[in-house]
Amino acid sequence: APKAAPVNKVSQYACQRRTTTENYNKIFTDAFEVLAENYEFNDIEGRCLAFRRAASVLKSLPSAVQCVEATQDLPCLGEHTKAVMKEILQYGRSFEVEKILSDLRCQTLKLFTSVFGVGPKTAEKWYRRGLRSFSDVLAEPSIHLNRMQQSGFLHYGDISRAVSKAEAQAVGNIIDEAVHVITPNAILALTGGFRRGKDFGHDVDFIVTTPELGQEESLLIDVIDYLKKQGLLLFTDHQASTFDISKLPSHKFEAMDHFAKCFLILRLESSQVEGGLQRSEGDSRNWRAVRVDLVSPPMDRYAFTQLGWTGSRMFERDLRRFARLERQMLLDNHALYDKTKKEFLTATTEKDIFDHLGLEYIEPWQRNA
Ligand code: 8DG
Ligand code: MN
Ligand code: MN
Repeated sequence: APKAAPVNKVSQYACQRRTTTENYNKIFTDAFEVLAENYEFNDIEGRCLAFRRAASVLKSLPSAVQCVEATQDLPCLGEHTKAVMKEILQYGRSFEVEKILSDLRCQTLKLFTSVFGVGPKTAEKWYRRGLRSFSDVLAEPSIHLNRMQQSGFLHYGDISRAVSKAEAQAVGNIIDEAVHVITPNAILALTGGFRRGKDFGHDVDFIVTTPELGQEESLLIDVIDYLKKQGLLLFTDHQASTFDISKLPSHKFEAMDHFAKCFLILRLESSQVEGGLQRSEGDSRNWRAVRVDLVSPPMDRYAFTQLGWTGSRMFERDLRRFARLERQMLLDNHALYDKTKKEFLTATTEKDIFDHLGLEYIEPWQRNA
């Protein structure tokens, strides 16, 4: 009898899978995302994560799943996810997903959380007060919008439209100039979704730092000042560094880091973008608002920050989970700690971190888990 082909088992960890932006199973993963978000709105974290994990596994496959039997050897796919897939394979759609999409509460929470600065908690609060639309919210005198939310509403149209690669490139040029006028030898690197090779993003993410330790401390403030003077800043939220190396390893190796960072809304002129801005019909403005995130770690933390900010969120989550469960190590955006040896492991490149973890190197464009 012919020998069975060696089975290349798909890992349950996203950091052991190569996931490009090419998704052959979008009909399934879009449905899973609707279900996951619905569980998130209803505070059922376990099920939310289960559907996000299932979607992530399907995204890593080299072709479309044609029948449920083909998912037999895949990890992270439970009864519920398989039932949804079966429905989609049979009818081209999932009735459970359609029910959620037609649900007023879900629609409203989705609408409210699409505003910059509005999270699920605020959205829920507004919904409970009987508010159903932006005009409801804006007309309600008892509601106080914070600065971020005010900007979110003010620039809603622009911010909710995806940022193109050409626009991200133009933003990069602006940040590059600002950073290097202030510190000629500063280091600027693209991170986030655009580093993973995505064609569109909800924002543009950068790491900025200096070769000399400590010099990075004032860098972001100076960059913000410089951009402000040029009239390019529509919104700024600067968070000073709370990073304290002596407090590592922290008990909660959390998703958020303690480096200096800023969340910006930048004014991007059409003339700065190669090929100009993509405008919707009837819009004659020659500029658009773009969300930009900058993070500024000390140089000796660069590799950890780059690995942490490149994403995707599922890739990050599983890197940490893998480190903890398979290697007894703690990983976050600041450091990698070996609990067995009771020591920190140093890294100057992302590759160093993969090596410490005993993982094959995964390129940024293969981290779209
Ligand atoms: P997108 O913007 O194209 O939608 O995708 P993305 O680039 O992958 O998402 P993102 O929301 O911009 O986040 C990029 C990475 O930044 C993500 O892996 C999580 C990471 N990140 C941290 N800390 C923080 C933080 O404090 N705030 C934010 N906004 N992101 C952070 O590691
Ligand atoms: Mn991003
Ligand atoms: Mn971001």
